[in-house]
Amino acid sequence: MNAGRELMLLDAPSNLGLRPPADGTVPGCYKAPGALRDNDLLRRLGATEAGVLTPARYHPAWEQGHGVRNAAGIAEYSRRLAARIDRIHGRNGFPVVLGGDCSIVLGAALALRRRGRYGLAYLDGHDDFRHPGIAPTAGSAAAGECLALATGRGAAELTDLDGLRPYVADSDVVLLGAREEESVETAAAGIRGVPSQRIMAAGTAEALALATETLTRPGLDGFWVHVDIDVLDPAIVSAVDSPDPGGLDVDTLVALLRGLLDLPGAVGFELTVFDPDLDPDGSQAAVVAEVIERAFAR
Ligand SMILES: [Mn+2]
Repeated sequence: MNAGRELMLLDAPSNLGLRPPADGTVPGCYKAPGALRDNDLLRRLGATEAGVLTPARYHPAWEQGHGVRNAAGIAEYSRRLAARIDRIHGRNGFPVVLGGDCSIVLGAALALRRRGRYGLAYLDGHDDFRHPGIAPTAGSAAAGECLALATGRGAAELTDLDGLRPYVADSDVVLLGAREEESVETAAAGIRGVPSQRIMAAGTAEALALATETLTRPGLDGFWVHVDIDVLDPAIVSAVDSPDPGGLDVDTLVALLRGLLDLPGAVGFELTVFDPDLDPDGSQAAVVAEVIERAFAR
């Protein structure tokens, strides 16, 4: 992250990429920016206010074979989010984007693809790589598909916005903290990463070395940092759509993020999937706010 770059806090409360958590309900991750701001995140980051990008209505209905759930809303949101991120970059700011679900990465990836060739540090408990080539239920929830979508796999209405497929090349992605069993298909596709179990057993050095090699090599104009908070172990944060054991602890995630944000070329950060509906006493929101504050504190 370029020293002196102004952090700009932007809320992206889109839940359009998840399936309904129960009949008659909508995914609660749209409340995450509010819960984090209630922990005084704007002030703790020393960030400038960049506002809120409000999504379209959530439509729960989906049928296999009928495209991606909420595809039109996600496509429209991605274009508007790309424009907002681009405006922050135009002011030489560093966007800190509070999701929302993982599908917001499409807006960031589109913004960067319009500018040049950018990489993606994808920190997530899952590889979010479901796509029609390998999964018959692809389309049910774009949040579980968005690394596939960002790298050009899946429905053209999301993979080919502005005719720019793919937004990110496979070679320019590093997947960090996905559970071992969750990174088989990305590895088979040639997307490199280090799984959570190996990071917890051996430390962050291998992950940061791979990130440095992948994201700072000549030819890349920079990279984006995506964090699905389910990269943490559910013993620490369980208020997520798909908690899976074997995740990172807080100090390890903070060390990874600090290492990534110190690399030359980091141009933005997003936090996704935290669901305040599953955190009634607010204790987990406090942990997430602490992670973000420590990641950026210098
Ligand atoms: Mn995810």
